[in-house]
Amino acid sequence: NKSMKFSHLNLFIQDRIATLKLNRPKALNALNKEMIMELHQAVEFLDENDEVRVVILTGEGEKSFVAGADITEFKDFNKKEGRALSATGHISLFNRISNASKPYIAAINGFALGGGLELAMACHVRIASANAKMGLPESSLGVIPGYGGTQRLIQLIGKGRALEMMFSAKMIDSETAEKYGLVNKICDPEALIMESLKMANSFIKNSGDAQAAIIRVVNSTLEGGQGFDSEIKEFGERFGSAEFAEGTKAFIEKRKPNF
Ligand code: DAK
Repeated sequence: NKSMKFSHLNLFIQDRIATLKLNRPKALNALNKEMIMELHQAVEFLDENDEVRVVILTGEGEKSFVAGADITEFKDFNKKEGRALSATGHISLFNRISNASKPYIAAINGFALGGGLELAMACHVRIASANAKMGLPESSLGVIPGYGGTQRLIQLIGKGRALEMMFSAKMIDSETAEKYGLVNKICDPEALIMESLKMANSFIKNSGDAQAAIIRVVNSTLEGGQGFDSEIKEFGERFGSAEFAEGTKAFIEKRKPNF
């Protein structure tokens, strides 16, 4: 067993599973700069630690995972600061988790709003307690999601539902989130950590090297906005291929293609 303490974060490692718990319950675990920095440090540490195979990310208490970015902190930003902070957040934390060398399970123990839902979506899979509420309310504050939320939400639940959530700024409950595919599973609040450990143990049975490679490959098309460019390039490539020539020839000759 090993545990490490940060000022707004607890890290506990047991049986190759690390549990990272956000601990600023008075502000419903709203993400401030210090927490983002501490999370970055913890993620770097966990990535290098070969003893750890899976990470569970959760919030202290039964009320909130993370109720968003700390509104008191970002309300006075100017355009330059906003852009710089978004880029730093993407690189130092959100993409860092999503490109980690081991699976991250978000155990959503209550509100996951704005930056909090973005944090949960940066993890590889999500389990929510039945009382959890999720949303991207940024447009109600006159901003947009700035930590990858616009991209990760459409990947997880599709464009139509994602746009409705972002336009309405409304929260959805955990049942709706499960129906949408935003969370993999829901459970009673008191079973959340146990269910997360169960899932973590089901991952540990399999190759960690293979899982690291799976993360790299899955992310290679999902991240960096390369999807459309890649589609155009790959579409073009088909035109020089023998199979494309055969497929179109067969259609014109009214026969089955011979691939
Ligand atoms: N920031 C700061 N404090 C927060 C907070 C937040 N996001 N959420 C809650 N708190 C604080 C409350 O102010 C309150 O503090 P005290 O008044 O006790 O000092 C305490 O937590 C308890 O909250 P409530 O009293 O409001 O609790 P309720 O049960 O009544 O309501 C609630 C729970 C979750 C519905 C409510 O607290 C709420 O609406 N919270 C705000 C949710 C929200 O809009 N979150 C922000 C989403 S926008 C950026 C990148 C990304 C973003 C921003 C910038 N850059 C790159 C610059 C992301 C933006 C967002 O996350």
